[in-house]
Amino acid sequence: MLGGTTEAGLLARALADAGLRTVYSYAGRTAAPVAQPVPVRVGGFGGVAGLQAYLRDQRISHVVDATHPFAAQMSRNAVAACAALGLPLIGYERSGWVAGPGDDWRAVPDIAAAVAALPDRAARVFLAIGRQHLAAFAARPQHSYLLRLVDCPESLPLPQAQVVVARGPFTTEADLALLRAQAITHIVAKNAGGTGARAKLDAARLLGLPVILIDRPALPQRQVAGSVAEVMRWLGHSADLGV
Ligand code: 3Y8
Ligand code: NAP
Repeated sequence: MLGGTTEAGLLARALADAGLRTVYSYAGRTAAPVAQPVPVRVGGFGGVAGLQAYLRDQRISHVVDATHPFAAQMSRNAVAACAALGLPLIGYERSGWVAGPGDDWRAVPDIAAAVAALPDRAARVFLAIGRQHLAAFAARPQHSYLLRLVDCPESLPLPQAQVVVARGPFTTEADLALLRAQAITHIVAKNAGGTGARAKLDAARLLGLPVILIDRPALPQRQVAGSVAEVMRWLGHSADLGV
């Protein structure tokens, strides 16, 4: 299984309880990823060819892609590698967030559009999009940025930035306190869906703050499941697993 999300952790627990032989794959983006109740491997595979070689050499019979909705390259590689090998693949994905009463969300297609959506006048922006895409915001140096990162960065591409090192899942009350303490005026976030990252959106609604919400990248066509039970049923249908 391709992991790195809260849902992947839930699935790993179910697979361990069912006694199914599993390996949980992390990209190695963070210094110390959360431990899992099944064997773990860390690091890229080396593109589609590397993934194909891994799946073949490890005699993997089924692939579950439980990566984050923004991990589009990994998902594309999994579709290509499994198609080439004729291996069964399922995507375990969570639905995106939908604005409710009181939400002041501005949907944008990508990171560049999120930068463009910021006001000209200096603002205090909570950039809750992690570390990999911060450089794009250097085009708007007039804002003060609050960054929440999993690991402490060596350097930052933004002149006015303050870092909070924290690994989710986050709570509404903690995010409310953070937004208030930092007098945040705008939030930038990815439409990750799920529960681990949604606290800041609920806190934003309570404070009446605007959220610039980045849409998910498009993924290739594949079978998908929306729950652990659905993935386990999908696995259970294969006779060779004998579950
Ligand atoms: C390495 C594994 C668990 C999984 C926890 C979920 C919830 C907390 C919310 C905010 C948003 C953000 C970021 C975020 C969340 C969960 C989940 C989720 C967002 C870990 C993890 C890995 C990563 C990689 C990391 C990215 C970054 C993104 C921070 C582990 C903790 C912003 C995405 O420094 C870096 O390079 C970080 C990179 C990819 C996005 C980015 O582009 O920077 N996640 N996050 C995975 C690997 O190596 O394969 O370290 O334990 C997993 C989780 N992150 O089991 O509890 O499931 O969504 N992760 C976003 O959603 O916007 C934080 O601050 O409000
Ligand atoms: P990405 O851009 O889709 O993938 C880039 C490359 O990273 C992939 O081609 C692959 O390298 C490697 N990779 C990604 N996920 C991997 C995994 N689970 N196991 C092994 N290699 C992996 O990925 P990303 O957006 O950087 O996400 C990386 C990890 O962080 C994933 O586990 C994802 O679930 C987790 N995560 C991401 C976000 C986010 O906002 N992007 C949020 C929360 C968690 P090779 O081509 O060399 O195989």
